[in-house]
Amino acid sequence: MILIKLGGSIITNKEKPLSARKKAIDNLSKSLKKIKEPLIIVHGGGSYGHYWSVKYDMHTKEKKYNPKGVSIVKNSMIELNKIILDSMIKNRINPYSLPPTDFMSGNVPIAKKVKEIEKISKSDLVPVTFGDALWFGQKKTYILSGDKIMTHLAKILKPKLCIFALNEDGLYSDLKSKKLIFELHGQKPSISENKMDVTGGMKRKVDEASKISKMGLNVFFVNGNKPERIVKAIKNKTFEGTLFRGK
Ligand code: IP8
Repeated sequence: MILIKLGGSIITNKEKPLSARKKAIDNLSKSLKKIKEPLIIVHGGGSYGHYWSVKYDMHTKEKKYNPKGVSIVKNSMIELNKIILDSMIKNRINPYSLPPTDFMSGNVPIAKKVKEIEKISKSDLVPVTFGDALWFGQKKTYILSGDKIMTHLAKILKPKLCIFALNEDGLYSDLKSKKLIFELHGQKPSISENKMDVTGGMKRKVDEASKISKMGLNVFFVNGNKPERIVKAIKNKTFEGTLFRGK
């Protein structure tokens, strides 16, 4: 099974509130259709979930947030999810939408439910879940990042490969020259925090990718604008991006 995160910066235009990059989404769907292995898809919030989370001052910390904000964030994620599902259906992928409430209790994944997601992925359906505003308990909610969902699912399901589709070629050792890091063996590059993103942007991705690779699983950062690279990584094991080798 292959676990793929479609980053918010690839599926939406982060500069413009509530704008999906429909062409990029369609291109991703077309490439995903070529993959014959069971897939589980997670997507981010981009200019949908993050836009409203910032407006209502909602974060990953469990707190009593404005209920209207919770509703609006959730609603915007359903809207973005629908755009992705429509694109998948158009491209003859059979998506099976699962909000994280289906397999999360508070901030803990429900192992039995997560294992069921894998069964769904082996039945000609492609489970699709997403970062969301989530009930925690005692009137508290929190923003659960799709990146964090990747770690939860990877820990229980041990996928063959975890892929993060980004709006960049991978990780750069030097931002100016855009010198790409091809492979990491346990070392963790330092990334500065991105204040625009309530869940922590690239830093969060690198943190989660490091955690996953420490479980002995390979993690691949790839440019989602070049979705054929996703297919190549799965089919031919050629990694045009940054590979975190599982330790
Ligand atoms: O973009 C966060 O998911 P992420 C989703 O994967 C929301 O961090 C609701 C902001």
